[in-house]
Amino acid sequence: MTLKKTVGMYESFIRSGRATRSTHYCAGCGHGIIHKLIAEAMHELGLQDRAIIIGPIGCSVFGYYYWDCANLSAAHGRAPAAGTAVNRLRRDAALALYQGDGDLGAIGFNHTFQAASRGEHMAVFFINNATYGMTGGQMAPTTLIGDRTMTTPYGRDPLTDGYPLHVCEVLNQLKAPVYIERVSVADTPRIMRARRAVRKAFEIQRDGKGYAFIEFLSPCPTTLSCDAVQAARFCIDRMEPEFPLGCLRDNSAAAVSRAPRKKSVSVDEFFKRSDSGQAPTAEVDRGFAERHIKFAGFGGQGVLSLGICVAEAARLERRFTTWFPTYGPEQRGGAAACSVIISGAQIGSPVVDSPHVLVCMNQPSYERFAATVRSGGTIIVDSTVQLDVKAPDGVNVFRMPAIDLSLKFGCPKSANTGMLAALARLGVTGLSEEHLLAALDSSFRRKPELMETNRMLFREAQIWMDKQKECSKERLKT
Ligand SMILES: Cc1ncc(C[n+]2csc(CCOP(=O)(O)OP(=O)(O)O)c2C)c(N)n1
Repeated sequence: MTLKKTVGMYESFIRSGRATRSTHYCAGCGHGIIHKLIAEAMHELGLQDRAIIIGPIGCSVFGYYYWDCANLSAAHGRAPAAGTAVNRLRRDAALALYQGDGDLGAIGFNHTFQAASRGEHMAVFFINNATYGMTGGQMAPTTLIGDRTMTTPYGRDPLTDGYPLHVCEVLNQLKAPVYIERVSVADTPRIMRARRAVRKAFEIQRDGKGYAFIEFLSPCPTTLSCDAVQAARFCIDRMEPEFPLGCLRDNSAAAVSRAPRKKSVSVDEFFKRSDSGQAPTAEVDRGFAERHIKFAGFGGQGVLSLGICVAEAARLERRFTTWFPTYGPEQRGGAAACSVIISGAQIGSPVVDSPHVLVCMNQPSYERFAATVRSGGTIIVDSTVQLDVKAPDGVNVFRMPAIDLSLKFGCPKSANTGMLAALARLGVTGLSEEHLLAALDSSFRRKPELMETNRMLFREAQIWMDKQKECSKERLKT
């Protein structure tokens, strides 16, 4: 007998931390066989460079040790969500999801159902071993009636535990799926049938034809507390009557390939076409001290657009920047906040927990965020806010009559421009006034009639600040 070298898998599984050819699976487990079938199909169809496999949470969470292609790990049951994102971004990808029955049939079932209903372009490999393998053998949605598990010690009772979930049959109610088949890896003839199914699912991805779903009946000797042969017999004798093998649907011949995406536009080209006409490429500048800024207030006060404006100024200045909004469910009047990071290097996370600068437009946001500002940082707060909460030691608090000024200008929605002026005058963003003003103008490019008023308000706010400085100098003299 000639043993063929496995293709589509890494030569050595060094991602596991050891140079080994053995997987982490138990002897007799179906995962290893299914891994090989997937690797082989991907390789033989020439899809390795286009393949992206999204792994599950479960025994096969380490699939990325083995498959020699792009791999992603998603949270428990969320492979369809991650896959949907990939689908939107990479039409050329041959996308495959690999999920267990706990992952897909329980915590992630709605994701699966909706992705199937949308006809996402993905091959879904669903490993039904009738148990939660990784966590030690709890009842899965596919556990058979009467079977004892960690969570059904007296056997699965339909009265209390419901009936086994037939995922293929449920998905077969939907319009969009192109191909649905249930196979088994319990013996060689079944594995050969499974092999053909995996190949077909990948062909559908290669040809951009849509959603393909394969369920594998797969032995788990460890949770069954039996040997490999008995576990395989369990699949044939016990699982198959409940989950009959066969193809439920194959529309692959008639399915239409999706059109290739129009040639994508380069980032430079994209920004050349954008209104500002400025090339966006950020420049690495290790000497630039990264700034974390939080803007907070009520929805409708313009805190989110103020954040965008500062991020836009950072972009114009060729800094790396992120803008990250958070707001309540209300359209207007609820709490709104956003975080902006300005950096001289790539930014890992847009989350700002302890800002250098906090801009507060209302009382609740001051009470909520004042204590989070770093020592040496700055709080710019509207003068209407009562400073009941003490700011941390070493934090400068600057009160700005932004709302008053905006009312004076008959432009109550422009209080955020007063805050922008304060940011510019205090020099806490590390950005030039020129770019902050250019960003302000650009935020009104669709309402040019407001540009001039906001520029005037910006200047007036700065004059007010300069006067404050003069007053405090006078006070020092006397
Ligand atoms: C959000 C979340 N809930 C629960 C867990 C614990 N957990 C890890 S694997 C698993 C079940 C996996 O079972 P299955 O999908 O059937 O895969 P198998 O291990 O049998 O291959 C669970 C519940 C988790 N990691 N994350």
